[in-house]
Amino acid sequence: MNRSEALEIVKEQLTEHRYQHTIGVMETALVLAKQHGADEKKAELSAIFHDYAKFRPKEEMKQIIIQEKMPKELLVHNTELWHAPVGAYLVKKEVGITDPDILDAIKYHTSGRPGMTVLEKVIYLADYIEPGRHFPGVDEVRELAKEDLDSALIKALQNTILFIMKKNQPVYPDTFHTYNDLTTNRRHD
Ligand code: DGI
Ligand code: FE
Ligand code: FE
Repeated sequence: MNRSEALEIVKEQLTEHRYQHTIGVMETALVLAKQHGADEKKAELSAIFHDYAKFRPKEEMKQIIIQEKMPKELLVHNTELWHAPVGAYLVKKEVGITDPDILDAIKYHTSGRPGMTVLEKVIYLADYIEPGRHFPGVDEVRELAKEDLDSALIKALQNTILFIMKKNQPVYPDTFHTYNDLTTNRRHD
């Protein structure tokens, strides 16, 4: 599937604002993929479809999580987490993308997971630092991402965890596990 076919499909699923975010993620993911040695074609398609399920009704997403035996843990956490695994499922089912690397990059783009691939890191970070993002700490992560994906990811996860905790919300275990995985591995470098 080429870029314009993919963009045409995803545009139908998104608001104009979210579509512009998707273009930003695509462009950023291509730069990061080139810099850090991820497959550029896979990075492009993963970025284009990463928020495919963002606007699905919550009830539809909940049913998919239950039917497809996704982690039950998802149901007790912020519903914002759901569009990532549900997106991977729907992109396979409705769009016909079967590449497991692309589907995993979509599936883990919100929480991360321990042992993330370079492609998964590229998509997570591109989502966080694309030019349309303006929040405290984003410039620091933009700078780190030019040098080292893991340092950038650790900072992004720290910011996310602190942000969630300041709102007194529960932190999804995979978000913590990703942070712990990256910080623990570093000690053995
Ligand atoms: O879909 P996007 O807005 O582009 O970005 P995203 O997929 O990273 O989703 C961000 C949202 O997910 C944001 O509202 C914070 C929320 N989130 C991410 N990780 C966690 C989380 N919410 C909770 N409660 N726990 C998490 O670990
Ligand atoms: Fe998202
Ligand atoms: Fe996004």
